[in-house]
Amino acid sequence: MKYQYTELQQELRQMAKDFAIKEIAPYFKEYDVKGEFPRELFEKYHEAGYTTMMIPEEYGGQGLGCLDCVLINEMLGQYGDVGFLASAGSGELSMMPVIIGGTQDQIQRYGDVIITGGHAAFSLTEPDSGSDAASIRTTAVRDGDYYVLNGRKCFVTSGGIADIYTVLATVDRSKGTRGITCFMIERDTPGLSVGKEEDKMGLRLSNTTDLIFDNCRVPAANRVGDEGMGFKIAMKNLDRSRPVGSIGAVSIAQAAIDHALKYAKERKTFGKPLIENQAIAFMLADMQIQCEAARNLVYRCAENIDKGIYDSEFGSIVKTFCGDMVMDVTVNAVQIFGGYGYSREYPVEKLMRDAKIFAIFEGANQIQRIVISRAMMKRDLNALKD
Ligand code: COS
Repeated sequence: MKYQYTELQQELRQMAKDFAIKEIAPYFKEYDVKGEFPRELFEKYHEAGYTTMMIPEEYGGQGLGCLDCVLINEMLGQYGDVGFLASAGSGELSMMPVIIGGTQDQIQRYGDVIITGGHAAFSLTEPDSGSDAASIRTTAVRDGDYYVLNGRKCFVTSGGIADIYTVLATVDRSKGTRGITCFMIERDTPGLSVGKEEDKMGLRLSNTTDLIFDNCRVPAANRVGDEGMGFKIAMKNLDRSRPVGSIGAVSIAQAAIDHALKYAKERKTFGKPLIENQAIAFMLADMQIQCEAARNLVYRCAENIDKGIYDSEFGSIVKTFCGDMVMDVTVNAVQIFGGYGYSREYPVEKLMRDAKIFAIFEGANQIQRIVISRAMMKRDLNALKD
């Protein structure tokens, strides 16, 4: 049976859909071409309350559960733009590591930035270290009441617009993941500067930049958790954010299916609508099967998180399935549109460009398969008979 939404969930989804159609949809073509984050739209988005959904009420947020956030984001992405959401939602996602590992004071300070309409960015990846997080080179050296950071980060979502950053650096490279330490760093900290902005294939409404740390002096009071705890904080954060990250893939896929279905019903070939060709009808059916399966995986993962169940293996399964699914679905949507699918005049080429990143960011799908297969290796198979 398909997921049965409660009345409140339906209401939240309808509001998000209306907002996306009225406020986000009119912008995305222009900003996709420009490759720019639409700041004026963000103000409306913030006023509508979409930047503080996950922040606990005691810090001024709305304290919504993971599933509610997923259901809302699904509509905002499907009828709006997932690239815009990546940057617009970066604030509360970047705050999560501080909620996981920080002090009350740090959470409050970070929350104040987001609640007043500021931006935040999470920064782990470096030019020579993406999936292999243990090899990061940005160093943090203790100097009295400060840490001095040196290094370069890349692919930082909202890097160019953030007012505050969550940054992972190593206090001891020889310790691998056990040297990685988390800091919260204000934008105006001397020694921190924004590097080049990426000109990306997709998610072009999101802002993505390098960050440069040149003897950047960060107060020791901004260290989140103990020295060496940064990797665990980052991994726990991923365990909690997988559904919110993955629902974007479902939004893009469903949008592509809806456009392809409409086109297949309207476009006539050999005297009949495209959809009356079984080859096309079955393609659409397969696309919907994949998308519906992904949607249910994401919902289940979100429900687990709301119950306090954080399962890395399942999170990686969800992330991988969604990332692979959205590429298959959008490629097939372009195929159904034929030559028009390859044209910028029609919506599916943008959706296909937006789709690719889901198998790359937040840990490439190959890395997720390491996490899944490692968990499988640990399974007790004693009950099996030879
Ligand atoms: N929650 C809490 N702790 C976790 C964790 C999780 N989900 N995953 C790993 N850890 C802990 C491990 O328990 C281990 O702790 P100890 O040092 O106390 O033993 C530590 O973190 C290191 O983990 P692990 O031994 O798995 O490290 P590896 O270097 O072998 O990890 C992979 C290899 C690639 C699997 C790991 O680096 C990983 O999961 N990378 C994901 C990369 C990623 O998603 N990047 C995108 C980041 S968002 S931009």
